[in-house]
Amino acid sequence: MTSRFLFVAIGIVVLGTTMKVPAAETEQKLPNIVVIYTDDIGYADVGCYGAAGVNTPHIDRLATEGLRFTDAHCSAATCTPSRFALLTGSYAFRQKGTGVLSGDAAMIIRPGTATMPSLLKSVGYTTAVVGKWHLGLGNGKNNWNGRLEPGPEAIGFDYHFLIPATGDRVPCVYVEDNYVVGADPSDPIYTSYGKPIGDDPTGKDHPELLKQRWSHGHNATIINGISRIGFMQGGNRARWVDEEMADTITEKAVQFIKQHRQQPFFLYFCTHDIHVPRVPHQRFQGISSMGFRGDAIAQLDWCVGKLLETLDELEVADNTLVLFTSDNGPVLDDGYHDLANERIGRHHPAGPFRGGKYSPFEGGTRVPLIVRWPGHVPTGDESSALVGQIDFARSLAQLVGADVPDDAVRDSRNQLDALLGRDPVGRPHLIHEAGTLALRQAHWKYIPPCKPRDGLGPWQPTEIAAPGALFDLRNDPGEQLNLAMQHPQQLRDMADLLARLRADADQ
Ligand code: NG6
Ligand code: CA
Repeated sequence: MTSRFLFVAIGIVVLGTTMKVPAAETEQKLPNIVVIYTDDIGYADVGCYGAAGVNTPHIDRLATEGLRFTDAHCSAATCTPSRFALLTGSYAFRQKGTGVLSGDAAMIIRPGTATMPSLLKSVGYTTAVVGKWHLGLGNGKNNWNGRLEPGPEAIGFDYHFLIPATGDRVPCVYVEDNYVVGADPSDPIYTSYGKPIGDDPTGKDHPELLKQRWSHGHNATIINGISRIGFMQGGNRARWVDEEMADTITEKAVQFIKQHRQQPFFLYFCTHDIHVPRVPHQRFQGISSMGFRGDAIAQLDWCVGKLLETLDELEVADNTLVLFTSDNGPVLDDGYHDLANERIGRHHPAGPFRGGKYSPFEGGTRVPLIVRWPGHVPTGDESSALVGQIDFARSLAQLVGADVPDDAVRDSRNQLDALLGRDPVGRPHLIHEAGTLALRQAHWKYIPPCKPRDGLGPWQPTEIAAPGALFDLRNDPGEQLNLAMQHPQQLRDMADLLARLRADADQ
């Protein structure tokens, strides 16, 4: 079935078939796959989705050469559960402890779990993750001075170069193939998310030492003039410089592509941009009209440009499927005074949608998704299919002919036709996780009674009262008009469906 699909629909040839094909065709390889996973990029934060105040020529180029989705979603409105769902094909709410993790958390994807990288690896891909991880490392009692295990290698990645958690959480060091880069036995690294440790000044006690002040949280150890969440001691030579982070991870990603140009490769490239602290390289500071948040978008675009340039130079762009998307919706003040609110101007990070990061409204999970694969995906086109990152794992497994074990990627569906622009409808329903669970079904949106985050921060308390909210996104993309009273049956049906999906019952 899988090989037939490959022959008929795509026309690439799987090695090992007995069919007679011309020599040139047998040399064709499975496509390389590059997932560019951005952090906190909202629906309209890039040019081809309507950004004002910053230019993103390279991301726009992807859209010109590929397919741009207008109803694509990450699985959650924060990072850790979205990344968990992307890699495992299982909704994160099914496993306890999959909320936003601290920097010293144990790895939450169990070693040996079938994941997007392990499925690709099973058919011969060389796999790498470069950039933000935020899925925990080791067993939770980490010795940052020794081997950190288990890590990404336990779930199918051949190579890793990581920002272990987030830019705003200690330890502020890179981890490459299970070891802290630049670790020095004479200056051992310790972290604490409880009691203060070490002699480094904190943002709480020494705000005068800060180059970017904290607004909420983020007042512990100062590293590179910025105070973080959590305390860190030692590792002075290993500490990253925020301004160099985009260059560092892009260089590692480029190296990986260059080294593996002859094999099919899978690169999961997770940018730090545009998460806080937003401290772009000096060459990007002031490039946008929106302060460091806009400048970080320009820096992100540069990273994308570097990867595309590398694929072009190596002449592998035509045989590379690129997916560009984000882990959750946008946020302005996420804990530092970086003028994100003050300089926003005419820019609407979530476009026409309500809410953003942390929110069950559409702005929380509706994110850019651009798919480019020359010759296989329409160019310069748009799709309004309802698609979710939850489906990437099974869809990509289908694309490459990987066998998916029975109990693996349980919430992931084969949506390859939608992702490649052949099916304009996509999923019948999709869950959003944002503290509460919300449900999309075609153009309907149901949010159960809850106290949701609304807006882009700072947030005001708000409440969705019983029996919950029902919106018709066809006429009301901004989720302003609650139709719970007009369509009680639709609301009840969706509440029931959500309960069944949550219980993983047939639907
Ligand atoms: C929050 C942090 C926020 C950000 C977020 C995780 C505070 C006050 N806020 O707890 O700054 O780090 O966690 O973001 O500490 S995410 O994109 O990785 O999910
Ligand atoms: Ca994020």
